[in-house]
Amino acid sequence: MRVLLALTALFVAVLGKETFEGHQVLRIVAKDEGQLSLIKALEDMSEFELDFWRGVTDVSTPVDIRVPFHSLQSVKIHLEGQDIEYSVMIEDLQAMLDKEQEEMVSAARRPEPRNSDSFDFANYHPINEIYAFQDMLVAENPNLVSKIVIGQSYQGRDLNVLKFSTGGTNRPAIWIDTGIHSREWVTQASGTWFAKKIVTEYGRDPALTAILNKMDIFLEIVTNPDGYYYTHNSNRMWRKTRKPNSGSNCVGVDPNRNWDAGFGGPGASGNPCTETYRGPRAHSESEVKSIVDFVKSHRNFKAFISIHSYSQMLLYPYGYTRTPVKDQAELHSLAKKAITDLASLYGTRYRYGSIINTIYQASGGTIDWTYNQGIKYSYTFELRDTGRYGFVLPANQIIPTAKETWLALMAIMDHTFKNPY
Ligand code: BHK
Ligand code: ZN
Repeated sequence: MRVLLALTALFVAVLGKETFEGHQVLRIVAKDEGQLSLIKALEDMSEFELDFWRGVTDVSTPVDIRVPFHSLQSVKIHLEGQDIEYSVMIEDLQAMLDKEQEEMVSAARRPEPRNSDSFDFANYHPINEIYAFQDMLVAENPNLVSKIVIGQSYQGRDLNVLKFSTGGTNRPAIWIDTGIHSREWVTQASGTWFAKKIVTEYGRDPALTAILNKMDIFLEIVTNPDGYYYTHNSNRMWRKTRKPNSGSNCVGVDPNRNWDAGFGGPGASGNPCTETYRGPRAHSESEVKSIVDFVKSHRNFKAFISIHSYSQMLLYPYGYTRTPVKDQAELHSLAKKAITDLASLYGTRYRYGSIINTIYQASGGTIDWTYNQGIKYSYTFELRDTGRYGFVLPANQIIPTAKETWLALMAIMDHTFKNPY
């Protein structure tokens, strides 16, 4: 074991890739409010180095926590000592990551795609391949797709947005982003598939064609490129941006707590070492500020859809306050329609509602800001699954996930098109 640990340390030092040997993902369900508080208290026990994959909602909604090998025993004893029941969702995270990596490597042995048709949508891809795909799509469809660079990430990567437009100037528009949390890999993969779907269905699918004849669609696939690069090369479980924090050795800000909507309120952390660190000030992250500036200068977004994973939910504002949005009734019934359409394909079940009522209070979130900017149809998806694989969703679920999600996106886009405001 000691030799193994030494080798692991050497491996990390040379290649800089974090391993998750012996890490488990535990699922915890609170039996009552007392247990719920005890589970919440785990968030502040930094010595365990816990990673909440699925945060605390309420009694009877599971909480999923990645527990590093070094604290597994103590965490389990801690839980048992408080009579809190848990189950092991993932036995050995590294084993799952090894399989994921193996599939990616064998997929990458195939010849490089020469055009967007031969892009391998059924596998995960590093950032350079997604960026190359985007450029191919633009080159192949110059009258429909263009690429806009809305800014640079902290580390200087382009923040690319694909614009799907059949003409006009500053048409009413729909925004879709994926991958703002870098480890949620099925989202960037689905975003890539959506891009191809839009170009293949324009002129074929009457509903999409009608939308694109009057509106533009903007799609940012790799919304957190530094984080995404880091998940491929250093730490598969990275969620935040990669900007260093002054006065701390911990890196990164949660880009879904960094927006100017209840910023600094409950449901975000002021501690740079947590996964929900809000950042030093609203819009401190270039990945966020670039979208803010783009949305403000465009002034004509009618829908804004920000895509995360996992837990199968469709959410609308607010997250920072219990005050219901003015359009709650309409957003609720449209969400119901969207998830019903989604389920029609494979029976995948989604929950839906406002963020605060459906997951938990969260301040500084993306769609709270966009809604307050006047973008009525502001939604967040949490794609597959419900925790069997979590962020490490097997690649053979990418296309099914993208296909079912597309039906929900179409429901929202179609409603937006038919209900001008
Ligand atoms: C979604 C929208 C707004 C606020 C919070 C959420 C839940 C999301 C988060 O930021 O805590 C959960 C997550 O990353 C997994 O995708
Ligand atoms: Zn997320």
